[in-house]
Amino acid sequence: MSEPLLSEPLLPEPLLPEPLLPEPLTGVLSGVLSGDERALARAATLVENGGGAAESLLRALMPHMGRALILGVTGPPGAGKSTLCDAMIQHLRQEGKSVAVIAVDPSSPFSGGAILGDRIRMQRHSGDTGVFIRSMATRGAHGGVARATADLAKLFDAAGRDVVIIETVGVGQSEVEIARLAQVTILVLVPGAGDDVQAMKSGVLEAADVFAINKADQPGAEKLDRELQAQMHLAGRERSIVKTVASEGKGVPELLRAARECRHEVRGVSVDRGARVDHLGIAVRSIAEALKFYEGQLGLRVTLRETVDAEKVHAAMLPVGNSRIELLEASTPDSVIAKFIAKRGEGLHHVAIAVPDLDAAVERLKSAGARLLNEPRIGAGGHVYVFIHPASTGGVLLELIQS
Ligand SMILES: Nc1nc2c(ncn2[C@@H]2O[C@H](COP(=O)(O)OP(=O)(O)OP(=O)(O)O)[C@@H](O)[C@H]2O)c(=O)[nH]1
Ligand SMILES: [Mg+2]
Repeated sequence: MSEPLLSEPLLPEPLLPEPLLPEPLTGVLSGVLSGDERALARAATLVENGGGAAESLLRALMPHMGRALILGVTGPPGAGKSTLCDAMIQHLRQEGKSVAVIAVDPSSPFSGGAILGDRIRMQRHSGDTGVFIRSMATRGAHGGVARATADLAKLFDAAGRDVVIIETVGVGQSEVEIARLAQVTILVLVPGAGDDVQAMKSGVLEAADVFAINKADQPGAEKLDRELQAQMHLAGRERSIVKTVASEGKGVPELLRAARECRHEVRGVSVDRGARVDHLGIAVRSIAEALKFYEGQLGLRVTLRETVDAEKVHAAMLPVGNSRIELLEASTPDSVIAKFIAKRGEGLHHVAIAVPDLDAAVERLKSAGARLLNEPRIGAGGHVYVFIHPASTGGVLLELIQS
C-alpha cells in the first residue's frame, strides 16, 4: 500500500493562532457560557458599546451561536407589544424555555420613559434567572442601534437562551431594519382607530412573517382580520394571522406556534439545523483509474458500487466522516457524465445536501424562483432527490436529498 498522502502537512506553515482574549474578557466569556447572569449583563454592556472588546468577545462566542429562535415583535406605539412579550415569556417559561428580551425604543432618545414602562410590564419575571431583559435607547445613533441589537441577539443566543425576543416600535424604516434581524417577525396590530391596512406604510406589512391582531377583545378584530387576509391575497403572500388578547394571555400559544412553524419554513433548506452535506459527486473518466488515488493514495475505501440506469452512471461511494465522495463514471456514451466531461473535463459534478423536509425545501425554492431541474424523484438507494440548476447556485449543480 502507498504512503497515506495526509502524513505530509497540507499547509506550508501552521495557521496563525486566534488572538487570545484579554484577561478580563476570558472571565466574562466563561461566565456567559456557564449561564452566569451577572457575566451576561457585563457582556451585554460591552457588546452594546461596541468596539474591539465587543468584537473579540463575539468572535470567541461564535461557535456557540445559531441555536436560539430569534423573534422580532414590532408594531405601532401602544399596540400591546410589551404586554404580548410578557405573555409569551410566561408561556415559554412554562415550557421550560429560557428567554432574553431586547426592548428597543427608537422614539425616546433622551428619556427612558417608555422603556421603563416596558420593564414594569415585564418585571414580574425579574426574579427569574430564565428571563433576561435588556432595554436599549437609540441615543440617536441610527445604524448603531441595528448593529447593537444584532450583536446583543448573538450574545444571548450564544449564552444558551432558547428564545431571543426583540421588541421595537414599528413605525419607520429603521425599525423595519431591526425587525429583519429576527428570524421571524411578529407584527402587532390593533383593531379600530385609523389603522386602515391599505394606508399602512409600505415595507411595514412586508416585514411581517406573522400577524398578531392584539386587543381582540375590542370591536373591529374581525374586520382587521378580513382586511389583512385580503391584502395578503392581493400580494400573493401567505401569512398566519392570530388574534390575541395579550393582557389575558389569550391566543399566545397559537401565536408562538405560528412563529415556530414560520421559522421552520424560513430555515427550510440551507440554514436548517438538520441539513448536512450528503456527498460530493465527482465526474471521472474511469472509476478504476480514480481509485488509484482515492483508495491507493488518499486511503479512503469504497463501501458501495452501483449503476443507476436512470442517470446512466456507475457510482462508487467512499465515506468521509458523515458524508461521502461519489465517483461517477458514464455507463453509456450519452450519459450526462460523458457530456459533462466532454464539456468541462473531469471534476466536481455536483454537491448534494440532505435536508429533513425535502417537500418544504422544494416549495420554498420554487416560490423563491430557483431553477429546479426535476420534480422530486427516487434515485440511488431509494432516496428522493431534486437537482437545482447551477445558474441558481453560483455555478455548481446542487442536489437536495430527503434525509
Ligand atoms: N384591552 C386590551 N388592552 C391591552 C391588550 N394588550 C395590551 N393592552 C393594554 O394596552 C396598553 C399598551 O400596552 P403595551 O404593552 O405597553 O404596548 P406597547 O406596544 O408595548 O407600547 P409601546 O412600547 O409604548 O409602543 C396597556 O395599557 C396594556 O395594558 C389587550 O389584548 N386588550
Ligand atoms: Mg412596549
